[in-house]
Amino acid sequence: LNFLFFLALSLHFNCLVHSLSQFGLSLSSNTKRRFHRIQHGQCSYTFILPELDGCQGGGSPSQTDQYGGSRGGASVVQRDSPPADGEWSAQRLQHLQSTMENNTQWLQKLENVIQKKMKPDIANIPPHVVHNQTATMLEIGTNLLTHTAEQTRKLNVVEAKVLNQTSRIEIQLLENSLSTNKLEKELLLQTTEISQLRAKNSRLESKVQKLESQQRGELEGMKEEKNRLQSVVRTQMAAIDALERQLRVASSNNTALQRQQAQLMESVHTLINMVATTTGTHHIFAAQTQVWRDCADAYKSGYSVSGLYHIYIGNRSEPVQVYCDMETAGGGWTVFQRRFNGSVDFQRSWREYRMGFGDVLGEHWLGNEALFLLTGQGQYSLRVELKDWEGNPAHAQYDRFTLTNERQQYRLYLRGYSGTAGTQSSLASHGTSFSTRDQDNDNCDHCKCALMLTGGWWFDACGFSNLNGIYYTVGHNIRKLNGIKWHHFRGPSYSLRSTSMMVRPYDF
Ligand SMILES: *[C@@H]1O[C@H](CO)[C@@H](O)[C@H](O)[C@H]1NC(C)=O
Ligand SMILES: *[C@@H]1O[C@H](CO)[C@@H](O)[C@H](O)[C@H]1NC(C)=O
Ligand SMILES: *[C@@H]1O[C@H](CO)[C@@H](O)[C@H](O)[C@H]1NC(C)=O
Ligand SMILES: *[C@@H]1O[C@H](CO)[C@@H](O)[C@H](O)[C@H]1NC(C)=O
Ligand SMILES: *[C@@H]1O[C@H](CO)[C@@H](O)[C@H](O)[C@H]1NC(C)=O
Ligand SMILES: CC(=O)N[C@H]1CO[C@H](CO)[C@@H](O)[C@@H]1O
Repeated sequence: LNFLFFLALSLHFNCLVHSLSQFGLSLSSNTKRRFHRIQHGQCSYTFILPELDGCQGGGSPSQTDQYGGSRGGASVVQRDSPPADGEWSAQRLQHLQSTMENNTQWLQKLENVIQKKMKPDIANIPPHVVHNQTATMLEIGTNLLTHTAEQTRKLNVVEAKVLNQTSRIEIQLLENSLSTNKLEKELLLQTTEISQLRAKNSRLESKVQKLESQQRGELEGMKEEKNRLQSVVRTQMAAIDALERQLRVASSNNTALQRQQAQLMESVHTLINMVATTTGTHHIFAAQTQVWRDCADAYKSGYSVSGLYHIYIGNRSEPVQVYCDMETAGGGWTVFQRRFNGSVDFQRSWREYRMGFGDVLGEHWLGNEALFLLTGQGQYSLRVELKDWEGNPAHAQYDRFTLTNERQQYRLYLRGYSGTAGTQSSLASHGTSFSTRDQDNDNCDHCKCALMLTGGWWFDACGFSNLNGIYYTVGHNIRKLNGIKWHHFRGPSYSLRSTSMMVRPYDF
């Protein structure tokens, strides 16, 4: 029975297929056929369905097995990740949808056909067979529905994937736009910065220009100032020239005056002498009976008080007044120079230094001629006594003192220096001539030491000493090159307070 039923069913279904082709649902020759077999009790139902190209993507591996068909190529949708191309996905989706629609249509058509076919058969077939057939049909329908649901679910999955992809793309787009925005913002920021920098730059430029103009102005001002100063200097130079001219005139006038003064002094001296001889004024030692050649003679005669003495030099009949120092270093010294308060002017001529000047009891110069005659009487020693403004005494002593005559410019020779006024002599010892402002014998080619350093002295271009310089009082005595100088005692520019120069026989 079963076998028969199976045959019947097969027949039915063969008729069904045949009918389908009659309804225009025949499958094309190149369309593959799919066998769908259902086992229901002892019967098996085989459905032959056309496999649609569009369905290829809809199946899962399990479904493929179920259909029992061989499939060529793996489905793109079956991949874990959806394809990157959104457009492609959309097309695919559309395709699937149309396939689904086709399937549904198919089903509906199938149902209609079955219903139509069944109705006339139902009368011939026993009711249980119809029931059973109906059940089977239902089961088939359920199965188909399940497939449809499965496909729909897969479609949903694909859709979700596509949506996810789309959203991802959207997110990316958003991100892109965000980064674009960021870039734009940065660009804007940089643009503003650049503009700020430009503004700064222009401000700086203007500043620099201002500074430049200022400096130009200052430079011009300085130039004007320089011109003004130059003109001032020019006028001052002119003034200095004028002053120099005046000074020259004045100095010539001065020398004239000095000459007059010297003449006057001489006449005064002669007057004093005349008065002294005519009035018969006598000195305290006028009563002396012995004839002394020098102070040493007087000392040896028992006179040991310093003061004024008359001595007879070189067999002369007329006595010479001298100051005798009877105390210093054993006494017996004939003084030929003394200074202690600046009361006597030592700016004198050759003639005056030859004859002597000053007050024998005060400041004076005995005279070169008298000194020459005196020291020509034998071998003499020289002693120089010095005192500075701080009260320090010092002395220089020379064993031998020799002076030549006037023709040889009263040349000085010294030997045997000792003393406290320096470790070496400040007075040249090798034959230095005497110079005054009007007789230049100073060994200096282009200078006049007597004019520069003042007084008369044994200048040696110009040497380390000049005890006949200008007398400077205390407080004015330093940094004076033309003062009373003894270099090796107080340096080159210190003017001393007091001096005396004296001679005594070497064998005293
Ligand atoms: C759906 O069916 C029509 C005819 O009924 C056919 O032309 C079309 O190609 C089918 N679509 C797919 C995706 O199979
Ligand atoms: C989208 O895909 C990513 C990675 O492929 C996954 O982590 C995420 O859960 C998915 N989102 C949805 C809504 O499916
Ligand atoms: C001295 O100066 C006066 C004017 O003070 C002048 O007349 C005279 O010529 C001058 N004498 C000499 C020598 O330069
Ligand atoms: C001084 O006179 C005496 C005798 O009157 C004589 O012997 C002596 O040589 C003279 N001395 C000089 C330096 O002239
Ligand atoms: C210098 O000394 C002399 C002699 O002691 C004296 O006559 C004279 O007045 C003094 N001169 C001065 C300026 O002190
Ligand atoms: C194959 C099958 O289920 N056949 C059943 C069809 O219906 C009759 C009666 O209703 C049953 O007896 C059969 O078993």
